[in-house]
Amino acid sequence: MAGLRGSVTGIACVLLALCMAVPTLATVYTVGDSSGWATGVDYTTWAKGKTFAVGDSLVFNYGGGAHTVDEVNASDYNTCTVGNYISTDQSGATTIPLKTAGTHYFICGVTGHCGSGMKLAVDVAAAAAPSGTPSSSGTPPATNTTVTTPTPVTTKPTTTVPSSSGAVSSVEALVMTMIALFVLVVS
Ligand SMILES: *[C@@H]1O[C@H](CO)[C@@H](O)[C@H](O)[C@H]1NC(C)=O
Ligand SMILES: *[C@@H]1O[C@H](CO)[C@@H](O)[C@H](O)[C@H]1NC(C)=O
Ligand SMILES: [Cu+2]
Repeated sequence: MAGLRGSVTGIACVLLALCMAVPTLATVYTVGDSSGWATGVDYTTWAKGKTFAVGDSLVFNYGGGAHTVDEVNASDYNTCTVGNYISTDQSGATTIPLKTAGTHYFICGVTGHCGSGMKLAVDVAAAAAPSGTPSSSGTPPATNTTVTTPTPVTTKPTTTVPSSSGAVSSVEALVMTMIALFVLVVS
């Protein structure tokens, strides 16, 4: 039984670490979600309400060779002009790290596909958190980094309803709930 308890505690610790890292983790966005990168999807609608920051990345999923992911400039995006891409990929799973702030434009380079909806523009903000800030969730940068043992706020398992105000906070709430459950099991 000690073994089980140990492993459960271990998992809880991993989850706790994960949870504390979440606020500073870059977000990976799957373009089009389950629809992927395809014709007939409205990527303006998909991007609406999402916030993109330097450090985040976009993942385009599609049949390899069936489409391309071309980063283009604003005018080529607006006119669906193919051939002048800044970068291109047709692997079927294209990850684009958003490295610079500003608007980034993507189209499919297959003739006609951009006109059929395969165009995405994302407004990328400067990096959300100042670099160098470790995974301290809210604690002010005190003096020199003496290893502060994280004291998790072990409130009673009042299941915090995910505020659904964003992907990150939902994930955080989920992980917190899981940790609460693990703590219950262990004790
Ligand atoms: C976009 O790229 C095309 C082709 O290289 C060029 O002719 C055009 O001037 C560029 N437009 C902008 C706004 O940079
Ligand atoms: C932190 O450490 C640096 C050198 O490691 C030292 O120069 C600085 O005075 C220290 N600051 C505090 C607040 O202890
Ligand atoms: Cu295409």
